[in-house]
Amino acid sequence: MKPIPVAEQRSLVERLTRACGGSYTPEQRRKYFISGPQWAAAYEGQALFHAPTRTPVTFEEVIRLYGEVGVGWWATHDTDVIPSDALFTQEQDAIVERIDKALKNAGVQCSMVTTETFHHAVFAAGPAAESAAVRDYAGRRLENTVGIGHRLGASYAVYWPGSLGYQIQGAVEETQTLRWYAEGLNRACEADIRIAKQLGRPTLKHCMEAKPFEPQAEILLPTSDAMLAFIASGLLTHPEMVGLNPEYLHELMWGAAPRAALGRALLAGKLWHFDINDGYRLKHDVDIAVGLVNPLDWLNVLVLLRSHGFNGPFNLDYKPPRTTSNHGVFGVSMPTAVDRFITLWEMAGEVLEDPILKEATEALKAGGEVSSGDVRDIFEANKELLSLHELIGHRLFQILCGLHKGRTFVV
Ligand code: 3MF
Ligand code: MG
Ligand code: MG
Repeated sequence: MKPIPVAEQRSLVERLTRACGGSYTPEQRRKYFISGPQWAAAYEGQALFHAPTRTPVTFEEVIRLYGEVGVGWWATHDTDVIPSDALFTQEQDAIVERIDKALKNAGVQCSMVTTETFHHAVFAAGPAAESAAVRDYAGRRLENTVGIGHRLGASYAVYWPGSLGYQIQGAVEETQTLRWYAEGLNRACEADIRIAKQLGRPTLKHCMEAKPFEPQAEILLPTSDAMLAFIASGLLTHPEMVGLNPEYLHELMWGAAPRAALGRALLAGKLWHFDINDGYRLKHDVDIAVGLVNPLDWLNVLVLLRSHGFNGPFNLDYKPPRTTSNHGVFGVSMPTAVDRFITLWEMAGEVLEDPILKEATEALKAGGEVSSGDVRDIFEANKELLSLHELIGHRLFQILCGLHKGRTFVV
């Protein structure tokens, strides 16, 4: 092939994207409770070792394009849209008005707001730093975000503690820092109760999000399980208002089985919000789009969630790769991520209805006919049935690859 002139590259990408087929319409996509984060669409590709590869975009553009591709909900950090210096001022109010207008124009709803307590230099020692002034500022930011959330009609607030941890061992006393962190969440919940009452709205669902490694060397609440213990620790004045926003990759990163981590959150009644993406075990937070690395694991995750009635919000917290252009973010990255999610979600429905899987699961639960309480008898009575475990794995692979619908290969 000859080199492709720049002017012809977009149409080539668009033609091949269309040729992939299997895409859903914006109307179909809107039926799923999928939210598009401001920061994912506006991410310019920068990192410690990386210069940006994309140019800045406005929130108006992001919201409009989410609406066009059929992502019906939007989420943001306070400072994704309001410069730090404009927080708490009339400029903030004017920006929030503009957001409200952009959302209405696009037919998109604000689902979630979150406070950036990790990027600004003031949070160098974390959101629950030793300095009472830093903690008070963080508390005011959390309260302010709750107010913005109510103004925009959100139902969720998310808390990723970011720098809650340390680089230098011994500099931070863990129990004290966690007490201070709880005070921040308590301020957010108490402000929420006040504001919700004034506005006659329900309170928000406050969801904690764990990440095991970055940005500190050591993290105080590294996993969703640690957060469940924190919620139940007695430090929160309103533990009933606080649940979890697990992120698929954040659990995978530390080596968890994400599905098991989600199962524990479900059992605790705290699975309220879910960041969907993909990546690799024991690596940094690569935030690859859902289903591109672990589609079979993802299918299993969605089987679990569907069978427990969880149906969102599914928040597209991934980073379009640096190799994707500005045009590609909404031309390729976002719609294909949504479409893989929908495909896997519908496939999870097929898994739950599959007669082979149903019978295999029921047979395993029925177990073998045991003639005595003797250990050898019990083992022998179940021995042949247990081959079904591997057959279940095979059947899930078949469903993932469409073989259950007659797809075959000529050999
Ligand atoms: C960091 C994250 C965050 C959180 C966000 C929500 C930038 O790895 O996943 O996204 O999801 O701060 O509170
Ligand atoms: Mg992540
Ligand atoms: Mg996240």
